Amino acid sequence: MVTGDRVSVLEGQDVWTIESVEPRKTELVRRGRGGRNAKVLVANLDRVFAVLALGQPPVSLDLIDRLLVLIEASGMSPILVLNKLDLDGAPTMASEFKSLYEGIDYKTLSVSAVTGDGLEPLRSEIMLGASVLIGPSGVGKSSLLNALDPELGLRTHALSRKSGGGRHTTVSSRMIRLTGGGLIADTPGFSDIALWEVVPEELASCFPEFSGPASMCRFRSCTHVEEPHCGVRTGVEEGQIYESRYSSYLKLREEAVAAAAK
Ligand SMILES: Nc1nc2c(ncn2[C@@H]2O[C@H](COP(=O)(O)OP(=O)(O)O)[C@@H](O)[C@H]2O)c(=O)[nH]1
Ligand SMILES: [Mg+2]
Ligand SMILES: [Zn+2]
Repeated sequence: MVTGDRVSVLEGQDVWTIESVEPRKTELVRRGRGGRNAKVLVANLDRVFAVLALGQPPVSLDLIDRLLVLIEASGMSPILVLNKLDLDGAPTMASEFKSLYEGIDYKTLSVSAVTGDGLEPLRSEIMLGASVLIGPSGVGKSSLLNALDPELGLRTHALSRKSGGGRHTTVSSRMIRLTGGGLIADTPGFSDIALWEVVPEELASCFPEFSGPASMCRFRSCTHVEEPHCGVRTGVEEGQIYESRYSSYLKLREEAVAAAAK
């Protein structure tokens, strides 16, 4: 059983007994090296937010794609949240990212936990069910939740000066009910995304916009790397697939193949 599981309980005098666990609607899975050691982190989530900061810690297309892929690998469609919109240069960056990612149908929200900018659209999404915020440490996940529901009082952590990265402050695993509505899973293990891996064979399916072009590949087992008559590579050449997405694919694929071989 994991956080988010729905169970039937038998009410006793002193102890309640779990009679059965309902089949899961969704599972958020973290896989280790080579796709092995899969671990279900949370069950029955409706939404997964991929949270990054528009600076501090620095963001890149590479990092965004990595995070989106890890979530897609569980069969869930992420919503991209770009926090720290108040920082210098952030609005320009935000609008560039937004046009790229909305171009491939990822809903993208730009927000600031500090100024409250953009929080309402985030709130309306969160109110709709059970969610989780995933992203590197220090991007402001706890700060955003506190801004949405000041009663939460989650601990936040100033960036450590040395690394520019954040530190873990979340310890136990639980579901939080927000005062305004919505459930949020608060689980350790959402920050160490460097430890998440994807199976090489499943990687292409984590890039939703590849699926149309991939149907044109000559070989059904095409890896879209160097095979002739590859629909994905044609898609890149013809501008239907962004080059940054394809290069993220190649990079992640190389890593996944190397990890699987170990
Ligand atoms: N400038 C700015 N700083 C923020 C914002 N949100 C969070 N922070 C800061 O970023 C640091 C990490 O925030 P925290 O919520 O602990 O990040 P988490 O590790 O993702 O939960 C803290 O010092 C926050 O004060 C924001 O919107 N703008
Ligand atoms: Mg936190
Ligand atoms: Zn191909």
